[in-house]
Amino acid sequence: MPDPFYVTTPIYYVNDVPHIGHAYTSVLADVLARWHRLNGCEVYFLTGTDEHGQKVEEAAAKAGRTPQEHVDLTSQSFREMGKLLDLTNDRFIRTTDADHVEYVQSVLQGLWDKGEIYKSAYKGLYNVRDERFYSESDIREGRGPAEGEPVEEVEEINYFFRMSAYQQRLLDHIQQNPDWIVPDYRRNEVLGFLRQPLGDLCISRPKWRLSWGIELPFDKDFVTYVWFDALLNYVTGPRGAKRCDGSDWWPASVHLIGKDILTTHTVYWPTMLMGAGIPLPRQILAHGWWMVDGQKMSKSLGNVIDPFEVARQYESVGGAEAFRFFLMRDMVVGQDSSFSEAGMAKVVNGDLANDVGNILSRIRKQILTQFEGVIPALPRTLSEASKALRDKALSVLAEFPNQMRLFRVNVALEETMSLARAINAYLETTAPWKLAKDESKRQELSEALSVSSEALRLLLVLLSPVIPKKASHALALMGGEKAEPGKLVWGLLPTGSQFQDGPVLFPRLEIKKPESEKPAKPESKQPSATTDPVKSPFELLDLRVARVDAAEDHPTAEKLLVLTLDVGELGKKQVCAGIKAHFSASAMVGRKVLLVANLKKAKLRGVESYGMILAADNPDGSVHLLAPQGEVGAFATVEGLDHKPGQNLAIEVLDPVVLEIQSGALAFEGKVVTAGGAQIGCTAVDGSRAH
Ligand code: ME8
Repeated sequence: MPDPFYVTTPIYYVNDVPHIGHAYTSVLADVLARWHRLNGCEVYFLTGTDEHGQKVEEAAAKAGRTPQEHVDLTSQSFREMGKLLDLTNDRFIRTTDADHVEYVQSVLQGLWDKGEIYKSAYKGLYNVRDERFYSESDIREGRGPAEGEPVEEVEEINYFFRMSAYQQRLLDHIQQNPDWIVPDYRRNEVLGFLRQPLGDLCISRPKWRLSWGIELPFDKDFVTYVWFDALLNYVTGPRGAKRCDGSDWWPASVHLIGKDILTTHTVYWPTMLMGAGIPLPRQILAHGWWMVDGQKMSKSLGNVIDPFEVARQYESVGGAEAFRFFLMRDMVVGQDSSFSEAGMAKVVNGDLANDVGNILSRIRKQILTQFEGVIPALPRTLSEASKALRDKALSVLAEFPNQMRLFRVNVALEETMSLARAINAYLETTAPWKLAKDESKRQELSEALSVSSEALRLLLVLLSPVIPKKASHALALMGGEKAEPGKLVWGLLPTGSQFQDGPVLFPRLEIKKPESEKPAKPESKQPSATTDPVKSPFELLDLRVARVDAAEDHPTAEKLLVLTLDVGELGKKQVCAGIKAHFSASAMVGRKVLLVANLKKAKLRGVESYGMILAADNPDGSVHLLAPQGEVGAFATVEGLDHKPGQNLAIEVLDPVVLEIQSGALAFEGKVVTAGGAQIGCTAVDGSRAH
């Protein structure tokens, strides 16, 4: 029996409305929960709302309600977000829930009885938005560091938890458990913080200043500091539930948080638990920040992304499911990411419609017309092409869990999409639509459709934690298949399953562009080799959409992959690419890349290379390949340039050509580059250089 899995999200402040940031953490937790259930684990998933504190009290007064009426109303929108995003949480905890109030008081009483809490005078700079005291050095022009809201000087008698006593134990814990805080740069941040002496934690507020909180059990004139109350939700949450073997759910397997609340979770929380004699959570994952078109989200900029609005806007392509997929696919877990309509369109049209949707409709059509809907049985012996696809599926099945264990959902999805591309490449190679025209090729046709159906089934099961409804709908069409434990094994598609006809499950998003932005028709820009002077060195380049047919490690060079590319009318080309540190050979197969096709032949550590594929360097050090959507062989153009590609160019020809990522796509001198009428997408952040 695999280990049980208990995952939490932060509990969200009810004075805010749900936005993309809350949606992201919640969906990430849901995807991990679903993935573990799919593996047969027992799972507990907790989310909820943080309802005490000064700003709630103030907002309620402003709205003319009691604080309780106010939070009853405002917490509702987070519950609604949960329904919208199809979260499978076991409990939605509210810090006003009676069992939580009672538990917080019992922990406080225990700490008081043990002498872990003392009373003292306190003077400090308090920020209501963050519900925290800040030191002088954190303050800029009288404003707090997080949201820039004003701080006020506060002096009062309060209760303190002896946090400083646990500094060394905490340091030791972090040093002895290198994976306790992930990613490692967040761990280093915490270790840096702990190099300074740690103070004690003020854990009370006098009632004359704030009454909306949990009363201290040993002094009725005070309420509990909101963070002390909120953090304990993680223990209260599953107290009423037990694991199958009767044991408690605590400690949590992982707390998912944004990088904004790293200190509270990695310093306040563990020391509180140490003081109370409660075991620590097993891991804390701090993810990055969602921005919008490269800017910080803020009410004043009016760019806050509302999940309800996104779901409405993208309803025709799956609404909330498309949003879930985008969130998981786009954000490199740990790094910041930017929401944009272009980004949504790219994953919806590229990954879902072009890749997954295409496979489903191609296979379904052939099975319905050629085999009356009955999926043919897998043959005992497989052709070389079928074996290669099966092996690709097996390698993705092996790699996916590794990535999920490291919480790299985006990498796991990249692996999954490489399987999708491999299935499409297999379908193009075996061409069942051609085999269907030849009676003597029934055996081959049957093999192509059964092998691709089985790979599609596995692809859908792998996608099911992220797009549960779409995946289960598609699986249901494949003869009532299900995404459930035990299904991630090659060869389980039952013989004789009946493929159903049904609606288009992964439709394309129609993007209406103003006339002036429409890319020039590709036919009018076909390359014409000539010796005329060029306006720009870009005009000399022969940039082509190519698809990776095969990929392997270079025999001796550590950093190189050797790719075999299909470049349409230019035929097949072998290219060495220095991307091995970022992409495995198997993840490259089936992928479309942008190739500089007219470079001089080069020999790289003994292997010939006929060109170079382009990639962008993200500022965080990650490398992002350009991902053209145009057809294989399409020539890349820029409006206004007169393309006259040369031949056998020296690589230095690229030096003066500044290619940049803008709005998620390749641009040259501010103008969008297109190939086959489509932009050339890239997941690197805007401003990244491509070369
Ligand atoms: O901090 N990008 O609540 P909160 C990514 N109540 N994630 C974001 C984000 C963004 N732009 N904005 C918010 C609190 N988040 C406390 C937590 S827990 C015991 C108490 C997500 O409503 C992210 O997970 O401000 C972040 O940590 C959380 O929402 C903060 O939510």
